[in-house]
Amino acid sequence: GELLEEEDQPHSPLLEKRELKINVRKIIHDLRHLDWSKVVWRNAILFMLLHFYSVYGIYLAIFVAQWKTIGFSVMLYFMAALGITMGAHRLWSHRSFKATLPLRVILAVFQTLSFQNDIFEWARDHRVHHKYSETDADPHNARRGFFFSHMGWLMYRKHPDVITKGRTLDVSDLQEDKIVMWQRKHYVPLVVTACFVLPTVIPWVLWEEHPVTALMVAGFLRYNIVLHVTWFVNSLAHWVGSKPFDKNIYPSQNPIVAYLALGEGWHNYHHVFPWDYRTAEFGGLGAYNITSLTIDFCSKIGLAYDLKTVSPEMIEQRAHRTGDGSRHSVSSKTE
Ligand code: ST9
Ligand code: ZN
Ligand code: ZN
Repeated sequence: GELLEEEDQPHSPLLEKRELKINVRKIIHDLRHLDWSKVVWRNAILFMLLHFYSVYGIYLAIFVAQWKTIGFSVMLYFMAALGITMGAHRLWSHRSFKATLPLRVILAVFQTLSFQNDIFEWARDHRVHHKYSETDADPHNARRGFFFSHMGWLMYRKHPDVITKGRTLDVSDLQEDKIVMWQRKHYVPLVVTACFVLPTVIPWVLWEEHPVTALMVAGFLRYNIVLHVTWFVNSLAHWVGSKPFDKNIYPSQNPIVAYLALGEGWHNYHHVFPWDYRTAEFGGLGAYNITSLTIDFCSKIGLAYDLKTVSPEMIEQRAHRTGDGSRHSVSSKTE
């Protein structure tokens, strides 16, 4: 029965074009046809350095660093991650809930620690990504390959469509947000302090960690891990996973990404219902949704309010109409 159903489904033109398997010939073809004048070498070199330091950071973390430094780095991972998932993503890009001033200050500090561009730029790029997914106007268009959507786009001049289509978006809410604009204005000194200076100085002063160890582990290695996990949402979760809500789009349900990214891997759901503060059908620990639990907690103590969701009926209807059938099979098993 299942096989027949698979065959009955019409193949979408979107899905036929994708080539996930590693194809050496295609990689060589793409490299030969790359417009090298558009490569931003400064970024490519900085990313290369970051990866060298991270390898050294792994060595130091295993053999040299104090336990306190490891614990501190893990804590910074969660802070930076929440700055992205709860701050830049669910609050500022999608406005899926509202936050009081103190919460917005905390999230802006955490987002600065993550060093992923200022909030304004992050949210503007992300809104273009949602509106024009998988087209030239998508900053990390997954049709341009796994590497491009993962990190290649950060070393390459933007396609003109990103800028022209991006200019048609309404970003007035961001421009009116004093915290967002203040962070943008002072971004360079703020980001250097939050991402590298404090993570070096705090372990050095408080528990006499060697400053180089602190910088490599709590600075570079922790930064790099948060980066790759974030980038996996654009690469892996746009390639691998089921599509219970819309089988005609790239974004997919990817449990591994959800686990690493504090609940942000349920990307098929998220692209279909982007205003849902859970970015997933489920907000609990079972869905690894640490970010939703944190928003729920903030809402309980009055820091967050107006949390937006989608009704179960609407989810069910949409899954029935455009999904790949995987949601139904899961729910009928558990019923
Ligand atoms: C980083 C960001 O890593 C990662 C974002 C990932 C998003 C993931 C989303 C997934 C969902 C959430 C899940 C979270 C999970 C988290 C888990 C955590 C554990 N609209 O950019 P420029 C205009 S950053 C409208 O210089 P180039 C605009 O006027 C890493 N207009 O273009 C702009 O000027 P301004 C660290 C736009 O020259 C002007 O064009 N950072 C738009 O082509 C020029 O823009 C880096 O590596 C738009 N969308 O350069 C830096 N865009 O800004 C990387 C542009 O003044 N960036 N305009 O208004 C760069 O160096 C450059 O941007 C470039 C392109 C080289 C990539
Ligand atoms: Zn989003
Ligand atoms: Zn996406």
